[in-house]
Amino acid sequence: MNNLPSVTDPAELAREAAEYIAEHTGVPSHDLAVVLGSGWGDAAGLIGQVTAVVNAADVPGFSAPAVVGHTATLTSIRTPAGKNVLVLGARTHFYEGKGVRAVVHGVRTAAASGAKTLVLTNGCGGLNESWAPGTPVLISDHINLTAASPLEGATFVDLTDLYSQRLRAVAREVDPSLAEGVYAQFTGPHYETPAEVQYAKRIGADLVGMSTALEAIAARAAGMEVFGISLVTNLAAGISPTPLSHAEVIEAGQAAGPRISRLLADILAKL
Ligand code: 8IG
Repeated sequence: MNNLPSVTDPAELAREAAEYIAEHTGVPSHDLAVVLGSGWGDAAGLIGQVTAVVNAADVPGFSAPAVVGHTATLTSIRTPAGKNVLVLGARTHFYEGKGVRAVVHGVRTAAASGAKTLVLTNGCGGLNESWAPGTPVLISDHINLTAASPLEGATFVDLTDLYSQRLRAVAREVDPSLAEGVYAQFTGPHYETPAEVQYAKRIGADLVGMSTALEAIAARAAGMEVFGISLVTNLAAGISPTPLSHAEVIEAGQAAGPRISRLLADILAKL
């Protein structure tokens, strides 16, 4: 058995992946899909009962994880309310150079698996000094600075209210203190220069990261309702008086883990 795709059309490849997932999870259709980003990895444990775990590398169109020894998985979880959630623990980033199709394949697969709602989580840099590392922030809109699109051809998709107002309101029922902001997707993998962070601020960004926007666009094109939530793991370059360190990012994520895991599980329970 290998996962070499027999097709090149992205929609067809997503259908193949969905078929594989249905077969190997025993769940014919999923209701929701969740992409777990930096800092959100432990959240899966609180969402519900794990029905099945599949190795992402075995699913058509998914590639082996970039980090050696790190097994990326797709997990099917049943919530207490009886919804089937497909948790994508494997995100392909734009900076991996595998192309935008690879970046959004998980999202397209989720849609082909039946998911009507997509929850995108990420770890990011914050531009608002009052957002300490470890602060979760609702994404209200995005600015795509990758100079790329997941859509090919004359696919003129409207992106108004991309990050569902309705779902943000649901999240605020769980935690009324949640702030919200505009997320700018840079290509990475380098962090921004302080000048780039100032540029992002002037064009209206509150959060800077390396994911999410391209996935959200693909999700909208596939007809899904999108919910996005960022974990500010660091103040963006130049906002903080101290230089960025990867250790700081990891540490803030770990410290915030239990709180954001609870938050995400509680939000999912209401979707
Ligand atoms: I975690 O400060 C994380 N991811 N672009 N900038 C960008 N991506 C990030 C950052 C950041 N922190």
